[in-house]
Amino acid sequence: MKVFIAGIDGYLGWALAQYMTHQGHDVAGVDLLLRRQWVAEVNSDSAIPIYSHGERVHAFQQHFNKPLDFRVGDLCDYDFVTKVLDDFRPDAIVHLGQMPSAPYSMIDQKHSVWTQVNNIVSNLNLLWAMREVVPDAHLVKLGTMGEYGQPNIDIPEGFFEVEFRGRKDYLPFPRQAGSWYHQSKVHDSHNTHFACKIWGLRATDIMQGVVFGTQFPGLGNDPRLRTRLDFDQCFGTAINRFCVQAVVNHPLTLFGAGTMRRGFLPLRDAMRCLTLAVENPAQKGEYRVFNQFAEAYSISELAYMTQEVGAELGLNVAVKHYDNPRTELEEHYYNPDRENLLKIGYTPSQDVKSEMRLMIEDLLAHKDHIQKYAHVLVPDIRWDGTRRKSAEIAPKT
Ligand code: NAD
Ligand code: USQ
Repeated sequence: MKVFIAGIDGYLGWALAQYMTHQGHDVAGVDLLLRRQWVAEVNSDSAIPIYSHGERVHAFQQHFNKPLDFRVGDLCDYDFVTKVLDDFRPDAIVHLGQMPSAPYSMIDQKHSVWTQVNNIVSNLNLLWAMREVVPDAHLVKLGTMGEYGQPNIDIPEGFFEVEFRGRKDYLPFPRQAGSWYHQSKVHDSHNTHFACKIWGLRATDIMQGVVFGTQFPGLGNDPRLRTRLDFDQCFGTAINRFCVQAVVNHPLTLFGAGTMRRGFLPLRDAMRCLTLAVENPAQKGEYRVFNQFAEAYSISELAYMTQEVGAELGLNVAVKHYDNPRTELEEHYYNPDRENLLKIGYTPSQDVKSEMRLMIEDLLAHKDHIQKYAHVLVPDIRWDGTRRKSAEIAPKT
């Protein structure tokens, strides 16, 4: 199939371009290389060195023996979006090209507004461009499990049956997102659902959990093909940060009690799930929702797993609690479904520790590089709009 990847230079996008090519698909994509700028703005760098746009394209061609149409441009520029879709005429569009960080969106007014404009406009542009240029293509849109928030009931996949005052309906499950970033994804879900209804587009909205890891099938040995791995307070996600912290002998930073629960999945599973979604498209006019994660864990369970894996590799890893810079429930119920992907062939990876081990082994080679940025490991962006570095606190007994 012809698969267009919006956000092809990112953590998931650069991996997906290779994974899908390895699976026999024909890939093209666009990116404005913004992730590189955001990470520099928060005074950090990818733990695994990444190469320039030109070097990536060249390495891809050498490794897969076919050229890659990877254009640098803005998804918020409608003429650019319609032109690339018209040139490539994809069967599927995987939309990863948005600003993905909750803390970055919470920095101040400017960052929250920018996040919502960038994310909502890029998605709306893709919806309009699909209608105009490729109305039969299938949109696989990256949303987030965080759209649902932390409700005190089970979380279905997008919709649920409601009975109210004696009448029943099948309605979108309430969204109660926990950051301006997560809110942007809620708005996208509504817009995408509406576009399917009025224009007969087909879309799969992926409520993805937190992704971790460095490895995926199809990745060759060429360092130019490695995907990025961030560890700063904005662009590093929990397990990735913990593995980096283990490598540089920094205490693992559990926020608050560390009892918050989330769905997690290794990078290799994210690649498999997105490919399954592409290969099993929604019907014309259908808007469907997939919850995408392997297993749910508490953050402290993951920190202690990282500690165990670190010990097996000879690392002395401490786990410490820091006052939580976020406004979030720490003790909460969490029981989301994830049946839709299982029905089309997804077998979730269960072995988080093996994945952590592979990641730590990959990261050890870059220990000196990471060490230079150790100052970014303790957060100071707070949900109340102020900046103050989190202090170490005693664990709850
Ligand atoms: P990423 O920041 O590495 O990738 C996003 C890419 O999109 C970046 O390379 C960025 O430069 C590009 N981009 C952003 N705005 C653009 C614009 N206007 N025009 C062109 N390019 C633009 O993020 P990621 O971790 O690869 O995540 C990809 C998607 O998956 C995001 O939508 C994110 O919200 C979602 N997601 C990620 C995770 C995770 O744990 N990584 C979990 C759930 C959902
Ligand atoms: N946390 C810690 N210590 C850390 C980092 C995080 O305790 O050093 C805690 C946070 O307080 C939070 C949880 O771990 O409770 C997850 O935080 P995270 O930074 O790993 O993930 P999050 O901010 O939720 O965002 C990430 C991606 C985002 C995606 C989301 C999926 O950055 O793009 O949408 O995961 S989900 O969490 O399911 O919404």
